[in-house]
Amino acid sequence: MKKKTVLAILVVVLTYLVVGATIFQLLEQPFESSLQTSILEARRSFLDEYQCVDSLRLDQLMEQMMLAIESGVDPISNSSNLSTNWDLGSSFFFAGTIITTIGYGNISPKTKGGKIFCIIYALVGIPMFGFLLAGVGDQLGSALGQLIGRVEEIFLKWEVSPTRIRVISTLLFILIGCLMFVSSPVLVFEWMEDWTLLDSVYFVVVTLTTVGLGDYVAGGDSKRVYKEWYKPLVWFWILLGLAYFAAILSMIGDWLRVLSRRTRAEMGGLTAQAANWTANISTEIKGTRPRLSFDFHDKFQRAASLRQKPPLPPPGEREGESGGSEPPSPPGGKPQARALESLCGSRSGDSQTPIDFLGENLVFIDAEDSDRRSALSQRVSPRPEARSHKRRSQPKCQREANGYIGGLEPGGRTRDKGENV
Ligand code: Q6F
Repeated sequence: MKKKTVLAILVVVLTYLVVGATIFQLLEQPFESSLQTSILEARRSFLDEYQCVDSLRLDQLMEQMMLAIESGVDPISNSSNLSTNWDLGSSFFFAGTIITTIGYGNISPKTKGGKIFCIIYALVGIPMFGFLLAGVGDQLGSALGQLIGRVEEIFLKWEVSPTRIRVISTLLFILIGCLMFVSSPVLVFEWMEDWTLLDSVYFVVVTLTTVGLGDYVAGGDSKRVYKEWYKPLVWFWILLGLAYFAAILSMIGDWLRVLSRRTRAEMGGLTAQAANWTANISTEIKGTRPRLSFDFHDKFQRAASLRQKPPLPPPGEREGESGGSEPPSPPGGKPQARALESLCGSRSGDSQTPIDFLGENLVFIDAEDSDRRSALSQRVSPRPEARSHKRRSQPKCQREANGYIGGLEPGGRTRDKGENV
C-alpha cells in the first residue's frame, strides 16, 4: 500500500475518532457531572446526619471501597455470603473472555503469576479459538445456506431475476441471523437479567463485536441465582453469534468497499485506495476471523449465485427439478454464459431498478473481491482448504465458469459440508 493511501486512511479514521469523541462527550459528560454533584451531596448529608463521623475517616473508608470495587470485590456483601470471583465457573468464564478476545474485564488477574499465565494463555488460546470459530462459521454457513436455498428455489420457480434473488437471500441472511443471534438472545437477557431492551441489545452487540466493555455481563450478577442451563446457553450463543457477527461485519466492509469503488469511478483519487485497503486489511491483518466470516457469508452467497438460472431457461431443465435442495443439472454453454454475465457484471438491456443495482453490487462483491480475498486468505490462513482451490488459479471469469461446471452446484453447500470436519 502506498504511503499516500495510509495517510488518507489515517485522516479518515482520525476524523471518525474526533467525531465519535465529540458525540460521546456531548452525551456522557452532563450525566457524569450530575452523578458527581449527587455523590458530593450524599456525602455532605451523611456527615450532617452523623456529626460524630470524621470526614477524613469517611474518605478513607470510601477509598478502600473503591479499591475493592476496582479489584472486583463487592464491598457490600457481608461476611456470611462472601463470594469469590474465581470459582471454577467464573474462571471458566474468564478464560472464555480471553480466548474469544471479548475481554469484559469485570474480572482480571491481579497476581503476577496470573498476569504471566494470562499472556501465554491468550497467545495460544486466541488462534485456537479462531480455528473453532472457523469450523462453526462453516457449519453455520452451510445450515443457513440450505435454509435460504429452499426459499431461493421458490423464487426461481417464480422466475425472479438472479440479482433480485441475491438481494433477497442477503436480506434473509440478515433477517434470520438477527432473529437467531440478536432478537431471541435479547429477549432471554431481558428476562433472565432484568435488563431493559436497550441494555440487552447493547450487551449483545458489545459482546458479539468482541468490544466487550464489561459493564453488562450475562451471568455476572452475584446476587442472582441463575438457572443451570443459562450459562451453558450463553456459551453456545457466543460461539454461534461470534461467527455470525464476523460474517455481518465483513459484509458491511464489502458494502463500504463497493460504495467507495463507486465513488472512485465518479471522483477518482484516494477514495479508491481506501476501498482496496478494506479488502486487504480485513484478510491480511485480522487473520483467521475475517477469513472464516468470509467463508460463512460467501457460502450461501455463492449458493445463491449458482442457483441463478438464466432469465428464460429451457423449459425442460426447469421441469426436471424436483424438490428444494436438488442441484440443477450442469448448465450447458448458453446458460453458463448468461450466468457469467451476471457474475462478471456485463449485463445489458435491462433498465436498472434500485434492487437490481444492489443485487449487482452483491454479485460484484462475490465474483471479484471475494476471490481476491480468498486467495489472500489462503496465504494467511493456517488451515488448508480444498474448496476454492480450483477457482484461485484461474482468471476471474473462467473461475466462475468452473464453479458452475465443476463441483460448485448449489451443492457448493453440500460439497463444503462434506469437506469440512
Ligand atoms: C459467567 C458466565 C459470567 C460471570 C466472574 C461470556 C462465556 C456466560 C460470572 C459467558 C460466569 C460467572 C459470557 C460465558 C463468555 N457468563 N461471574 O459464564 O463474578 O462475573 S463473575 Cl457472558 Cl466469553
